[in-house]
Amino acid sequence: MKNMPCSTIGIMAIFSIFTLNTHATLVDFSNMGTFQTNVLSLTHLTITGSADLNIRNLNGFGVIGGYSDKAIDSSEFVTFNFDYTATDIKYYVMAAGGLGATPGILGEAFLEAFDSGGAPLGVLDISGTGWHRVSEEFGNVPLSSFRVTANVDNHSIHDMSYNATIPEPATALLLGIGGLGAWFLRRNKTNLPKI
Ligand SMILES: [Ca+2]
Repeated sequence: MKNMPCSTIGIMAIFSIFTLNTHATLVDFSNMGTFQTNVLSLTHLTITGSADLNIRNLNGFGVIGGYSDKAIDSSEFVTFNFDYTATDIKYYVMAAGGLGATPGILGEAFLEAFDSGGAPLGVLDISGTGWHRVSEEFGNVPLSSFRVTANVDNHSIHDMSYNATIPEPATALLLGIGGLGAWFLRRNKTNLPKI
């Protein structure tokens, strides 16, 4: 360590002071107002769709186009990307079924999930209103993202919850790092060649 450059020691210190914390988050899409957007940025989560998202006060959200601008339907999809990973993910469907030519036969939607490294964990048929427990369906491993693709019918998402995993600095150690920085500054000053 004696001959190691200060920058290397600094990087080691930065890695050592981060701890993984979870942030329990509830999102109610029905009280955000009414607007359309191609990207919805939430707490440690970004949502995009096959077309613009249609956020509707009191009703949740759908995707513009297909049978209805109010729903995820036809072959529309919505992708939920977490900044890091998340656990205990679930979302609530208030209205489902009945828009397409084959209502309910194969389920209203397909659910895909991706692990912390982005590897696909499989595809499930899902249908019906109520809570869809994404994490439980995929073995409760941390997920980096998941996608809901409509299978013709209406699959309207009203709200969701998740525990986002966030690397955060440990404050007690930060104070120690501050002290370490001051020590390096003093040390380098002392070692400067005298002119
Ligand atoms: Ca639609």
